[in-house]
Amino acid sequence: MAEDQYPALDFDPFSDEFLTDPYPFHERLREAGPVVWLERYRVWGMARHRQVNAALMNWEAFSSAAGVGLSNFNKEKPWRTPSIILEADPPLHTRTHKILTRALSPMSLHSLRADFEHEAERLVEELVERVTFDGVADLARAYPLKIFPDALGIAPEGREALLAYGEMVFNAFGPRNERFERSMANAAAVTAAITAMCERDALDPSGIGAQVYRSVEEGVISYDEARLLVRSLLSAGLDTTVSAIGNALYLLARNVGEWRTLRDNPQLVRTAFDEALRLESPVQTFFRTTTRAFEVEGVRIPEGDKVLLFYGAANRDPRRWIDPNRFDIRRRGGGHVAFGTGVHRCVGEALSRIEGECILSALAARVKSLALDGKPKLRLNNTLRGFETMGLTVKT
Ligand code: OVM
Repeated sequence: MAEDQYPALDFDPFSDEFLTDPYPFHERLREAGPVVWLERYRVWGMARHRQVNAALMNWEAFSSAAGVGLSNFNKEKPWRTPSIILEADPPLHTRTHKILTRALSPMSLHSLRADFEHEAERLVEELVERVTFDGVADLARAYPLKIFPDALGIAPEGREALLAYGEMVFNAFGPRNERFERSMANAAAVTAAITAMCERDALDPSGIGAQVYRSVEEGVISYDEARLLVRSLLSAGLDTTVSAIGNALYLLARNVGEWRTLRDNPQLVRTAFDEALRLESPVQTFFRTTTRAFEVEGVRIPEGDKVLLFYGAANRDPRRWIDPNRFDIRRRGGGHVAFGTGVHRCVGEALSRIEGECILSALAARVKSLALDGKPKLRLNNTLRGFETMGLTVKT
């Protein structure tokens, strides 16, 4: 391609049509070239695994500090105080990342596993007795909504605000479309509830939230910063795992052979969950902003432009995976970008894996067959891919 020539596409990655079935659009994005111009939002897009991965690894050229949504914080006022981990670059990011990495380390999570297992087994037992249930409301949503706030040390009352807040946060990374506006209908009350939950005195001293505040005593961060880091946990940790578990249930119910393989080989829960994350990635997109002109395969992206990274498309790139659309729980899933990569790679990964693996293990131990009742309904969100309802029937 001659210099300053690049493919321009006019579709809207945040439209109902795109979000309902993104995969044909992803293919067109990948095939159009390593980098494309998205006319509608006047941003660049990358959908191939190599380029998405490279951009995520290069925080110096692909900054998060102007926000990882469409809105450019250098030009527009952010809808909320920016996150000091997600929407930050080193050196600020390095300091805050260390704190959450420690609070969520396999060491700190170790003591939670027994409770997580027990709750998964209890819930699955209850659903097995019911035979027919909603895989989203009764399992994919019910489970994280119980154990995650418990682990953080959040009071039992008012937890519904967590889901409403997550909905706002993840829609806010997209354009100010109808979907965003609808999720903001109750914004003042929801934000007030979340803000109250983040205060040190509202958190159980034995939880992960209180652990974040230990860094204040150690002089590493201020009280306000600790509050914002707890807000990050509440923002990022619930809707993502709800989607992940729902999407895994969907794929296992749709792929009878894979379900049988998992039942017969329960040690495959880790790769099964990982493969579900690859194939139906909860976080579909995040933006970066260039800090300097950057050339991608002969296309020059100017400084200060937004670049939309299609994680879900990268995770199905045939240049990277054999038979990319196939759900194969024995696949060595390593290398997908569902958790991101580079310095911003998900800090909650270990926690989310415990949640996913506990549910899949409990099901594999107890359920012989898992079937969808009719067509599950998606819950469209500007960033997250997941279901609203999913009728399931289980046999033991
Ligand atoms: C945060 C935040 C919010 C949403 C997602 C996320 C995937 C982080 O507030 O830091 O990471």
